[in-house]
Amino acid sequence: MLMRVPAVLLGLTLVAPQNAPAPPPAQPSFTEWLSGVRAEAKTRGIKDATLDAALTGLEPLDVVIERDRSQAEIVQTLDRYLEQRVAATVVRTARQKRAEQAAVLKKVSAKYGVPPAILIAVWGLESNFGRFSGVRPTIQTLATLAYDPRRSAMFREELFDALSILDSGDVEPSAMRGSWAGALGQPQFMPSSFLLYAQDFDGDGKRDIWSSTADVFASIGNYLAAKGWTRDQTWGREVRVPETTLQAVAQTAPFQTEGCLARRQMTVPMTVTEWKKLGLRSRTGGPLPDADIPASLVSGVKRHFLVYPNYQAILEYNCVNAYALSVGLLADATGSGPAAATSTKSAAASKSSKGTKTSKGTKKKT
Ligand SMILES: [Ca+2]
Repeated sequence: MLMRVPAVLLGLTLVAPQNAPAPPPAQPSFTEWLSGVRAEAKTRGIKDATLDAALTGLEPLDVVIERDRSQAEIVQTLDRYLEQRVAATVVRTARQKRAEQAAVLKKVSAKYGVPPAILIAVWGLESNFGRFSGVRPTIQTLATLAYDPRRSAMFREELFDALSILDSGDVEPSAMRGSWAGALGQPQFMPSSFLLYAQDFDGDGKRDIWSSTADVFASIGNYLAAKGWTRDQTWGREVRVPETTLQAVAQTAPFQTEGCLARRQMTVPMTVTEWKKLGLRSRTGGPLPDADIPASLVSGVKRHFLVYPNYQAILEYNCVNAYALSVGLLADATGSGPAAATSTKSAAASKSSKGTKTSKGTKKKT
């Protein structure tokens, strides 16, 4: 439990060493705290009936805090992570799901400009293709995290947003489930993202990212489009960085200094043509095309990638290079969507994965 009993009540004397940090302010009981949340939710216009259904009898969920405090750090190398996330079995499932969902993917892709294979890849990585979208009751999870003082302000806002979602009738309280961190449904949207980006694509009046595949794909597509995904451009490509070019690369293209960690782990952008002049090659060792698309270099241990503006939209989904590269590579292996035409006319077709024969026609690659 999170209740703190002041030492004085226990008859103890605390001798604070000099410069000791001030003791944390007394924490109200969960019940007291929750009544404050309820009062504020009312002033934000959330209906009594919604608050009754969502908050009555609510108790904190200790496992959420335990899990939150023991988040494992990623110690895997980028290369190893990609190997696992884009394993042959995952690719097989992605292709199968893409075929099964072809009709709705085509419609969603036409509306939002995000290729079917990218939608499938994000879906696959977020929820194992809809098989797992989290079983934690969201209101209870968010209330627990908001009551915990560490990131209280952020989770309190998410809790109000989750109550707003219930208020809008998109989902019943018992069905509003997600991750231990409060991410909802198959796209794993935080409630604030749900309110901004979730879509009712099947037209039943509910934004159902828990069980409507159409709504799930449209919500992912809408999110990426809103974050700057540009139709008919791809995300990037794997490249070869010959050892003889490493010094020139380091001198010419320093790491970025702003943004989330993933952005500081990539170089400043240069055009593909400039990278070509520095000596970078395609994944298979061939020449890079001439293209003026801006590209940053992201490097693992042995694998290297040039990432384009659309990659930045994937990072907005989850700002981790291992994640965003997994999305791109899984999408490539799944098969391209609508012809990924780009600013280049040179069709230096270097397939980034063997056996991607699902695409029709000639694909121009950047
Ligand atoms: Ca719907």
